[in-house]
Formats: sequence, structure tokens, C-alpha cells
Amino acid sequence: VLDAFTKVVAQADTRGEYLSASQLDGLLALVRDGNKRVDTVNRISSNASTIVTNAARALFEEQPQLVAPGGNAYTNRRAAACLRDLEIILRYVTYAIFVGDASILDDRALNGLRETYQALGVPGSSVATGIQKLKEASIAIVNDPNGITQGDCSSLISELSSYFDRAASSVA
Ligand code: PEB
Repeated sequence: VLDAFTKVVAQADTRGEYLSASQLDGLLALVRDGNKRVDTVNRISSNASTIVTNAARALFEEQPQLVAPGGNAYTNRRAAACLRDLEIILRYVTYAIFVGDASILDDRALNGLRETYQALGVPGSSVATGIQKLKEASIAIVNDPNGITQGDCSSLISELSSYFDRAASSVA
């Protein structure tokens, strides 16, 4: 597991070099926007069940065959497994946005996930759609202007989006 700092240090050490100005600039930006990052994690974590429920509802509305008899989320057991999977992905995305690095998401959640779904007979493309719904629901909550000092969160949101996209494309 890496974080944005450890990663840059490891890269410099591989080359036997000091940290470069551009590496320091990148990390400085990360420190400067640290409060926004923590607020993002906090908002997602404290609304996780709403985010997951809304995402699953949107997925099942768009792909009703999943919850129809014979579908991959038919029966409470499978529907629960589906919600749980979305919850796991969301949790790892919050870790990645917290540390500013995708490695924890890759190593602990995405590695081998496509093969797992293939073996289970769960359609990866539907999981990917579910993850896109998670992304939309999360961004709506993170960007909610109520109750927070407003600022420019565009680069943080695009970083957040990239972790969801990474998860979706790993199973699609
Ligand atoms: C991945 N998902 C399932 C299983 C595993 C995972 C390992 C099999 C074991 C079990 O059922 O618990 N587990 C999950 C994950 C990590 C992990 C992400 C990461 C660390 O450890 N069904 C649908 C939707 C989709 C879905 C498309 C979006 O129709 C998911 C939700 N996952 C789904 C279903 C099952 C499952 C298991 C339905 C049960 C499959 C079955 O038993 O038939």
C-alpha cells in the first residue's frame, strides 16, 4: 500500500535522486487541499449506505433483468451480495482518495475481481454500471453546497472520479 508521499519517495529512491521541484509541488498542492480531501472522505463515509442504496436502485431500474427471476441479483441473498460488493468498492475508493493513491484499491479490491465475477457468472459490465452509479451518487453528496465552506474542488472531484472509473474498467 502506497500513499502519494511514499510513492514519490519510492520513485526518487529508485533513481537515487532527491525529490524534484515538480514532485514537491504536487505534494504541496495535496497538503494545501488536505481539508477538502478529508471533507470528501467524511461526506462519503457518513452517507455510505444512502450512496450504495441509491446506486443499486438506479442500477436495478436501468437493468431490471438483474432482479427478475433468474437474474444475478434475484433472491435476497444475491441482492445483498450485490449491495455488499458496491459497499466494498466504495470503501476502498474512500481509502484511495484519502491517501491520494490508487494502490490500496488495486491491491486489495480490484486485483482478480474480474476473474471472480467471471467464475461467479455475475456480469462484469453490470457491476461496472453499478460503480458508475456509485460515482454519480458520491459526487452529488461531495459537491452538495449546503453546510460547507465553498471552494474549487474540481481537481479533487476528477481524482475521485478516476478511482471509480478505474474500478469500473477493471471489471467491465
Ligand atoms: C467480490 N462478490 C461475490 C463473491 C465475491 C465478490 C468474492 C463470492 C462470495 C460471496 O458471495 O460473498 N468480495 C467482493 C469484492 C471484494 C470481496 C468486491 C473485494 C475485496 O472480497 N450481482 C448483480 C450486480 C452485482 C452483483 C450486477 C453490483 O446482479 C454482485 C452488484 N456479487 C454479486 C452477486 C454475488 C456476488 C458475490 C449477486 C453472489 C453470486 C452468487 O452467489 O450467485
